[in-house]
Amino acid sequence: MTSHKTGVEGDSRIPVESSIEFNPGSMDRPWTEERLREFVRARLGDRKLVVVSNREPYMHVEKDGETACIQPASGVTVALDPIMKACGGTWVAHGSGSADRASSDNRGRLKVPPDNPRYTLRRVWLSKEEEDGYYYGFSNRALWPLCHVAYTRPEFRREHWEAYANVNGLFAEAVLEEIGDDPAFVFIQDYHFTLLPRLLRENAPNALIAQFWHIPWPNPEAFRICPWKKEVLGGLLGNHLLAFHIQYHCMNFLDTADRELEARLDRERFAITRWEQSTRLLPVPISIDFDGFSSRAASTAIEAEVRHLRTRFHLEGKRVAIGVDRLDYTKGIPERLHAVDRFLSRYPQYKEMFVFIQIGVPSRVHIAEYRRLGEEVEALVEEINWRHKTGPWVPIVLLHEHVNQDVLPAYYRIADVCMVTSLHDGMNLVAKEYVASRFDNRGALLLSPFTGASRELQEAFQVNPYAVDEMADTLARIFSLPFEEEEGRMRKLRERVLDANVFRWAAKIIDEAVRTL
Ligand code: GDG
Repeated sequence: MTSHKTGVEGDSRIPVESSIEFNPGSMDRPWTEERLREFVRARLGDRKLVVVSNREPYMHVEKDGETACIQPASGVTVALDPIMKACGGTWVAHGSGSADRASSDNRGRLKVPPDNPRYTLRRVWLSKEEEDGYYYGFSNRALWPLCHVAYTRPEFRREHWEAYANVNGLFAEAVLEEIGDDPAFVFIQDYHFTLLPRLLRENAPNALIAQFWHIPWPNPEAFRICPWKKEVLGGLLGNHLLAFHIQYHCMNFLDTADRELEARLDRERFAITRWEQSTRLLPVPISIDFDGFSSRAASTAIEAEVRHLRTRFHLEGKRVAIGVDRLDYTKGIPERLHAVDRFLSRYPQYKEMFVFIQIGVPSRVHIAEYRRLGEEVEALVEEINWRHKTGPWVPIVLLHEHVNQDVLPAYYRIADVCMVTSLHDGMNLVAKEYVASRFDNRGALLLSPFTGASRELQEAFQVNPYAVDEMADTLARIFSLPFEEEEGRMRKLRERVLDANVFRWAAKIIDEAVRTL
């Protein structure tokens, strides 16, 4: 469908199609849920939309004899839920909640969100052994450390690989059952499913297949140690479109394929052809529902929560820093704590005048590295608090818990600075959520240059997380920032995230996927 753009915003003579034109600059008007819905209808026509991810967007758990529905903390589900709410379709994911079976029909299906159903969730059931090998094993002990340069050694075990391959097959069966022979757009998420695209390409000739890789792709030197590198690459090349956050990851993928496979590379078009099948690579930074976040942050409920948190943590008259993360060794949490320690030693005038709140959601606790990190963080907090405490005041509050998504914006709002100190990160949504929550144009973002987000968020204070002294000095600089500079930087950051929101991200991927046909 072609459009006839007049370029006049709000002009009633513009034919309907023009509103669904994808304008990469997107400066014409913002992408919204509504605009994405129209765009998807026009671009995908009668293709079924199917999203596949490991983590489910809604999980049912048994709590005190009752069933509760929670939204797990994960960048992937946070980003995709608004899109599925806008477009409808089916989301296929691992049903991992203790009350999931009881809350779905006999094929693992249910409508979500439970209080206002907008799309179908299809749960895939895995045995403990399958979950162990596929998720805790190959995905998170091999691929996760392999792709992040955070100096944690990957572990490659044959039994993990076999479970991983088997589970990719189970997901392929579930997707094939959902789409039958119908035309479909299957949008796969992340490193848990490197073999799935090839399985679908071979068994679902009417499916258009795209995948988003949410973590970094390393350089060929790092990737070459993977014993199943050819299988992983071959599986991913089953996609029509393979998207990464930034160009650098695309280049790394091209170089890796060049090194490891017999394939034809087109560096101009960012495409790889093998066995007469082409895969396009695309850099497209993920984002958040900016308006959703911003307006929730400005709500009266959050206003009340802000007051509550200020009282609970005794924040009146103090400068406040925050960190919000899954407890993961890629997020640079010990480095951040060392920076707080150094800051208080170098700038003792902030004693009793400063609080750092770290939300550290336990994550992947069945893996020893993660348990060790949890212990390290707790010990560090104890040590630093002991060193600096005076009277009832301690500088660091560690919340070892999952904070409800409804109140998360209140935590962002109480913070003068949000510390994002990842050692390596595909994007980092916390950085964007903080910016979106500061509708008052206050606050500052301290951001690691090793995040994908650092490419876009130029007005953040970018500091190498390995340089602890610099981080400490940057905190002091932020706390003495002139009001105009603080406001100017935040205003600009908000413009950037407002413009490149998650609806634009999804539209860009769908647009480019359809163009590969
Ligand atoms: C991967 C990539 C990429 C955290 N604590 C709580 C909570 N969270 C939410 C945050 C945010 C999400 O979890 C974390 O997002 P990130 O982007 O930091 O990271 P990963 O989970 O590592 O995700 C990453 C992302 O995929 C998307 O492509 O950006 O680079 O590693 O949304 O708010 N949410 C709630 N309670 C918490 O306590 N509700």
